[in-house]
Amino acid sequence: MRIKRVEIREIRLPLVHFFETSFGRTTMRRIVLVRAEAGDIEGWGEVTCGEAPFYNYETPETAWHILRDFLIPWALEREWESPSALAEGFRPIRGHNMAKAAIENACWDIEARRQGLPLARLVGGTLEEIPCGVSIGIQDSPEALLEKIARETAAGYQRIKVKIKPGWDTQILERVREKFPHVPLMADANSAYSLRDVERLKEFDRFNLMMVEQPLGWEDLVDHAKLQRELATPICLDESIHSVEDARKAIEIGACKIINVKLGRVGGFTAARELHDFCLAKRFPLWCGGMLESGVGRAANIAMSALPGFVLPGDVSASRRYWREDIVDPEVTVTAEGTIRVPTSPGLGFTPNLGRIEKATVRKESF
Ligand code: OSB
Ligand code: MG
Repeated sequence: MRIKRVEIREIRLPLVHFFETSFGRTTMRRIVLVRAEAGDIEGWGEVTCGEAPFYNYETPETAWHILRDFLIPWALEREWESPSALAEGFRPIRGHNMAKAAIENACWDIEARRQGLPLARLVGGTLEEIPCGVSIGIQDSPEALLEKIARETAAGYQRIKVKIKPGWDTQILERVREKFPHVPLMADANSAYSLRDVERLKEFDRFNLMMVEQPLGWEDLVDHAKLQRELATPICLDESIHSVEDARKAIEIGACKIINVKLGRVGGFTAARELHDFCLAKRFPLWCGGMLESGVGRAANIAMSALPGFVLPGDVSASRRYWREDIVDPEVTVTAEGTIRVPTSPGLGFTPNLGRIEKATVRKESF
């Protein structure tokens, strides 16, 4: 494929409800979108970084810089045999996986449209419906959290993830379990603890959690392995896993029992599939994480979630939970059974709405 034109833009999208993690509260998303053209086909990708470098070091500014000054000039330079060849071409650039993923995934969308295949099928997805969970941020009160959990379980979501941090952990999990003794439940700490908190973390074992996500350092594997030996609750890694190599090392030393895969964090579909294939061969459980994506990134997450190794409900949920109006048509909806039907039309299967995207755009550059 020869990419003849790339456009990047930043859009601003207000969340319908603030989202708070151990590292802070978000009310307004700043999202960098990539539109690439090859022949007469266009494809879309989303940079999934946060507004500030608190989840990882990428921000909309770093992504813009890396895309404009490195990734796009390289991508335009020559003919690529496949989106994976492009990903291979990006390898000399260290890190910046979310910027890389946006452009590589736009090329996957193009390739799928070119072949007339749903993206999920092109990447090897087999599921027709994917199981969905929700991630519920830290709230202003425990009552507000309980109310949200009641609403999401009533809507059919198959598991509830709550965000935790020191001071919003055991007391909260206690309240949740009191009211919802049987709901499939997990907790995500986003690196808010250290091994000094091991006694606190061991208390989580009494809440029958499916897993505790990323309790320790954002790049750590070794301390997670030490912690896992002390906990009955399975550890799931998110922030620490950037590649199949990280997954191999984490599994080898027992740093986790489950992995949350995010397309942006690992650098796109090529890397995500490598990680997936490695873990599937070991029957090591995966699920698809989320980064408060717009419909473009959400559509890519749905495609990835159709891979057979994604055996646990992901953080991929309905557009409505995030946006008054999503930027794709149709918006992403969830069935009463808490699933999303994988689209059967070519490419992402959701069409970016240019009118709405233009209205939300604050800057744009073409190459
Ligand atoms: O750790 O999974 C995370 C959102 C932003 C940054 C990190 C995380 C999250 C979520 C939200 O948990 C998942 C979603 O609903 O998109
Ligand atoms: Mg997480």
